[in-house]
Amino acid sequence: MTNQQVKITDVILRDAHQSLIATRLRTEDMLPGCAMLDDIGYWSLECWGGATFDACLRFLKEDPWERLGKLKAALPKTRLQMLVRGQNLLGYRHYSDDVVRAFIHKAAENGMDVFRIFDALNDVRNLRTAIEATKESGKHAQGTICYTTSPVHDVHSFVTLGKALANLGCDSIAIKDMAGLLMPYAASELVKALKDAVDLPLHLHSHATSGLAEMCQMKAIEAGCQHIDTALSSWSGGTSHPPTESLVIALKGSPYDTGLDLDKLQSANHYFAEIRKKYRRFESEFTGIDTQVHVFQVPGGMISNLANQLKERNALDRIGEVYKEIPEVRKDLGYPPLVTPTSQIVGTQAVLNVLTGKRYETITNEVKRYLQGGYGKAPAPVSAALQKKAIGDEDVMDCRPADLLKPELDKLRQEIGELAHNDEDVLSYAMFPEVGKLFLEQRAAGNLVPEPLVIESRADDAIKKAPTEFNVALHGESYHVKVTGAGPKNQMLRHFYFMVDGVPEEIVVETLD
Ligand code: 3PY
Ligand code: ZN
Repeated sequence: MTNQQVKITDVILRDAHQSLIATRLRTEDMLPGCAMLDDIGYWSLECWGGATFDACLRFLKEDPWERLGKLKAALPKTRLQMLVRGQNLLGYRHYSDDVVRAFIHKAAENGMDVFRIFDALNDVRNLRTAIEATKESGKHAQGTICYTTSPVHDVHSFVTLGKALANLGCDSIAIKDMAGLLMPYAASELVKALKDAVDLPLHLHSHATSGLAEMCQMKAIEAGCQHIDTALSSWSGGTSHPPTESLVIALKGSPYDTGLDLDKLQSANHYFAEIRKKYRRFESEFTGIDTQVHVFQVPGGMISNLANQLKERNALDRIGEVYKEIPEVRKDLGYPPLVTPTSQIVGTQAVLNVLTGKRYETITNEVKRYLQGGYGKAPAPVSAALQKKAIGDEDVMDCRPADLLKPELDKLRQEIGELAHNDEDVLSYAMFPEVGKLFLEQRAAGNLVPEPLVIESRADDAIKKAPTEFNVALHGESYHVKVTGAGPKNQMLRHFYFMVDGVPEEIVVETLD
């Protein structure tokens, strides 16, 4: 082992499936792979936080706290890591400090080791409570720089932020390139500047959306970044992350050698490659490499979301106009990095601006709140004309938004009453009042039914008329085939799902009529 050894955080259990299959990976499919993951020797496994909490309650009907407990038990040798949206925790609004503290303390108590904490505006005031609570719990607080490009974002501004994170007591700093905007030489310059300014380990989190992430990783490593996020190869690439195995191979025999065993990685990858097939229903066509990121700065994760919003309004053909509008809205809002929740705030407004044909004819409540300072301080001044139009002469808050929030945990506890068995349940309700409450009600009624993995449409003619289970002989081999479902009709590409000798398979049929 050299002192330049690179350490890996694998994001297979969180960001990889968040980026590829809308966060649908179920705990039951994670657990059988955990012993293999635990044996690899990762620095950490990112496995909780981000959108997983919401997806567990809303779609999978799993208790996210139970998931954490099970993962802790199944991964006893590896640090568990989560993504925290600063004062927004795992939701979309700012919570009061007592909720933030309680949430972080409970996550720590339930086994979380490393808290990667970011704020969408890089406003450190929104990170302070979560960082303090992490330190109170004796855990690793990782402060985050949300990387973006704009006239006001440069190496100097990121170094200033890095220093502020160090002053808040962070144990390490993550450069979070959620949109794949980082370029190799910029990565090298940024890492060098941060290393010169701050005496903390640096972690690089890159999405492979623009095709540059592997190059950025290499240049960052050469510049002294020793912690890299990757995803096992079967869940890597495009809007996900660069592949773990490839980086391990690339660094082999060099001073940066990770020391990780390729055979172990291959075995774990094999398991997760098979599992991915079950989730084909959630694969989107917008998860590949998309170099438009560098033209319109629209992160990959946002593209599928926009496409859905436009599809619902029968306006998918206008996506090009929306791409052009997004940087304009972002400029009007003072160049926020595009990440949860600013990506939704900017994206939804841009869609409205295009579809109504008149910019800001309709202004969303979130944009109004943003212009009131309700999410924190924008990186650059916002458009004064837009601010006036959106909020008139209302005061703009210049304090930390959570300073205006009274403690709310007791109130939440009372509101949810006996549906909550413990404070973890209260916190699930706090994060998502409607979805969390519905989950707790369904649990009380013994009625937690996850959304199906395949869209069953047995009434469908194609399936109704034909047998759904049969043997076929092909090239001298016999296969047992069971038709398990079909995707929606009336689409150009229609998905059919099968089990072939017990293995999930899918065919996509192109409709010609
Ligand atoms: C999240 O907030 O869920 C993210 O993954 C941001 O990149
Ligand atoms: Zn990410």
